[in-house]
Amino acid sequence: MRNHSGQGIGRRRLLVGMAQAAGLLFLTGCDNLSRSEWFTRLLGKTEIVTQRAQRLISPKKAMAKEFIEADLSPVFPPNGNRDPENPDYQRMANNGFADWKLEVGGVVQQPMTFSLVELRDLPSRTQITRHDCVEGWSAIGKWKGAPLGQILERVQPLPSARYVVFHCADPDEDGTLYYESLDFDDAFHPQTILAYEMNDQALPTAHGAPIRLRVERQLGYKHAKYVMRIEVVESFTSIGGGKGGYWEDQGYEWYAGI
Ligand SMILES: Nc1nc2c(c(=O)[nH]1)N[C@H]1C(S)=C(S)[C@@H](COP(=O)(O)O)O[C@H]1N2
Ligand SMILES: [Mo]
Repeated sequence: MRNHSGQGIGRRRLLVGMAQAAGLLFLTGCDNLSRSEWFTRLLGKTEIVTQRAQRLISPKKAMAKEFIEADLSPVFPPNGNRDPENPDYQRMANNGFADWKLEVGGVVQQPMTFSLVELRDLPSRTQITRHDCVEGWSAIGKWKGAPLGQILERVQPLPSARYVVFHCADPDEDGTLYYESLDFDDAFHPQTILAYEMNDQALPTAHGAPIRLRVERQLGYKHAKYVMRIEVVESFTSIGGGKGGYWEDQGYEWYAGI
């Protein structure tokens, strides 16, 4: 389905062909619709089609726009949890995260842990990008961190692995912990980093200390803060509410493309 070789035949034809291949053509009752009306409806039908269509429109490794220092927002508001109500987290934070360790495991050949010092010693990437929250605000910030791809390469996902799940420290009022997930396209994307600096400072508590995910082609809620553990999985149906993320379990789309 993710075939990018057909670009010469025109986007719509490619998309329609794709929908036909997915067996969706007869589900839509589209006889009286023009192709574009029909396709707009189809896009609304199922998220998986939206996701695939988006992947065709923006090729796999398309980069999110990057900005310059002069574009940095004077104020970058924190959102969601700003200080996890979690005794273990508070203890580690009070100790400057000296004994914090990121666990990376799951369906991998070589589970590993990384201290903050070890993460900082890995090759890093710095990027100035715009964060878009689903609530309707945006802000431009500068992020430095370790590309997630190289960490995954070290733990060696097994062939059955399909998603990467981020388990966070912050519970909601019911004690449910925040979590998120990505597929391997986004996990290995060059702009997907585990950020430990924001605007040239150690990542502030409100923005996810000690590390938070940046996944620049998707909306704010995908950018998990307070990441404690990374789990490579075949499926996320048995994690949390089964939809691949804290907000997804409450109805948000799993693929939050901008
Ligand atoms: N662990 C965790 N990650 C989270 C959230 C949260 O509440 N907890 N909120 C999400 C939402 S909706 C947004 S817009 C961004 C906000 O990032 P910021 O606080 O750096 O602005 O974090 C995302 N990641
Ligand atoms: Mo958000």
